Amino acid sequence: MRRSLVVIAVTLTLTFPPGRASAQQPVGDTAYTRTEVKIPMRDSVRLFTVIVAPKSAAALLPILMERTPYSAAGAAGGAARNAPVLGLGGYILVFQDIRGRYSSEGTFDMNRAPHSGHAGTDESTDTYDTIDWLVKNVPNNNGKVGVFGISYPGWLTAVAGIGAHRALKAISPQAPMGDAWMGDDFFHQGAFRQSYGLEYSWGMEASSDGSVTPSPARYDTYDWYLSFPTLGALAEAVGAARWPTWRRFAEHPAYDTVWRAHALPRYFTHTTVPTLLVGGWWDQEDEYGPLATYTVLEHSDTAGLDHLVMGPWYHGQWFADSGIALGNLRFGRPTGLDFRELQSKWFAYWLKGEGDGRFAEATVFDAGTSEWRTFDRWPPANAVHRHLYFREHGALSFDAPAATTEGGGDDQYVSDPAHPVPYRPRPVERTYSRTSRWRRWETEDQRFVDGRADVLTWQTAPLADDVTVAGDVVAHLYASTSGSDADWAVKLIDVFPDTVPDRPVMGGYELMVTGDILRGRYRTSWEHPAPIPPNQVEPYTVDLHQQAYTFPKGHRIMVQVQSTWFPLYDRNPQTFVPNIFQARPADYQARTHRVYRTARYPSNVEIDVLPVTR
Ligand code: PG9
Repeated sequence: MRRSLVVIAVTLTLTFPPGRASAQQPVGDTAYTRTEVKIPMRDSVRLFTVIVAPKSAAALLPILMERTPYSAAGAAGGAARNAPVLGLGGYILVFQDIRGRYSSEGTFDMNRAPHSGHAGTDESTDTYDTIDWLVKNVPNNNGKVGVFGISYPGWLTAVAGIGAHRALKAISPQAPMGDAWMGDDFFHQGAFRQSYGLEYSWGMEASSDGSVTPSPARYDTYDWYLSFPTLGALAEAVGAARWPTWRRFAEHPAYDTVWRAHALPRYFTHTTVPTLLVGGWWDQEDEYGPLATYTVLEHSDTAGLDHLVMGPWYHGQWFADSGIALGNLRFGRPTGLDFRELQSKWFAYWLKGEGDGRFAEATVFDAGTSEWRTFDRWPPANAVHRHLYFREHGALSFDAPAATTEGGGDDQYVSDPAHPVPYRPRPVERTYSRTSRWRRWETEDQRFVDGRADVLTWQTAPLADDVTVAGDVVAHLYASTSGSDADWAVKLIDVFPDTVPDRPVMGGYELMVTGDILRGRYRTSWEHPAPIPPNQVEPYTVDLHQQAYTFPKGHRIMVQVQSTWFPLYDRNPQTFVPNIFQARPADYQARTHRVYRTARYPSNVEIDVLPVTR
């Protein structure tokens, strides 16, 4: 991929967070015309649509569409100016407000489940009806349509591929929310994403035009969330019970039919049109979605129409900036521009017939070596499973514990809901505020929690050779609690050498390569939570998703385990109650947690590793 030094700020699609988009902006380029229409759907509901078309074109042009809950007018505002910079010039660009948002009619339903709308409509049928209208009514179109978008628009892009119109020739779902309970915006493996879930649904549903800005009453929202003794008290203080999405959280805390009905990888299972899935390794909102969706589609993709791109990015960074850095990380090349070049070729091939159509099956960025890697299968066929075992005296090793274990058989800590571990260095600014460090939190130096008695750490000696992870990462814990419920957050960390001469700030840096959390009550069933028997060792599987990352020679690999990640995740009361949204103050108790590291209970993190080639 060609290297370019251009750094741009792009507004073509990134109008989230909700409430930021302006009502109507000029196209900004006299070479384009802007037309606003209301397109009727099959149930007569009309959707507001903006068409931005080049004024003169030598040939008929394809249509590239984004559907959005964040204001089509706002997204169209910078379109003509930005499309050429994104490699998306030479298309008729279309932006549409989905039902119930901004200037469209109908009612909004967060991630509407298939066929659950008025008269059996859903976002797939709305996309179909829109495409049908566009190819018949927009002058000078060549009859080929592509759909793309990031995040909510990414999910809308994926569902465009269900029952697709025959004019739809290519889609690129980027950071699509795949499963809001299992691993994306609202819950992770059952743990509720309190600050994100509350602030997002507040912004989306306290007003339909995004005019209400969520406003936790303290700059450091860690203090603000902690001031509420329970989730119920928090909801009552802000009137959250009025917001349909909050009610979905509170009334469906487990993975029941409601969440399953909204889970993209459960109903988008077959490729109907060429699909380019895109995601970020440090996407703080929707990393799970692109990976889980790709995995499911691949099962039946005999024609080789699905492709995956994973870069070293925060949520949407590949469109928002050059992608040369994220927080303290430097990637040595403009990875966002690299991606846009690939995307440009993808759409040009499928919609204009340009190029040879040869795309790598998977294109993933390895931030440990600062290079793109391509694979003809993902995870790679030659990756082998290895286990990093927790050992005595804080050691981490590829060698399993022996039958007799020195230093006792476990490490323990007291997890106290009254003093939860911050998920990022304080102050924890409001998620989408101007000064917020939300986007970079997953790359923060984890030394900010070193020394806390409620964070356990194991690490290897400096590595004698590179260790390249490519594929799945899964933690297998054997643990007990003195209570009857507990959360288990596991982080896989790259510890840089003490001194990094060319970048002193990285000396000893503890980079979370990947990490996630499991709510213990769901250890045997996502749908039917069960109390944890106190003081009994139980196995827990914590999915840490996937990565492509080389731990370089001389670095150490570290694993940390903790039971709070606040206020992003709500506090587990650590006393089993049927529904944590209804827990009482007295249910929140400090408990002793033990993580075992014996031959019988060999807690470990399993990684897919590539053979060393040099
Ligand atoms: N992460 C946001 C979102 C996607 C889908 C549903 C709810 C929230 C977004 O950035 O659009």
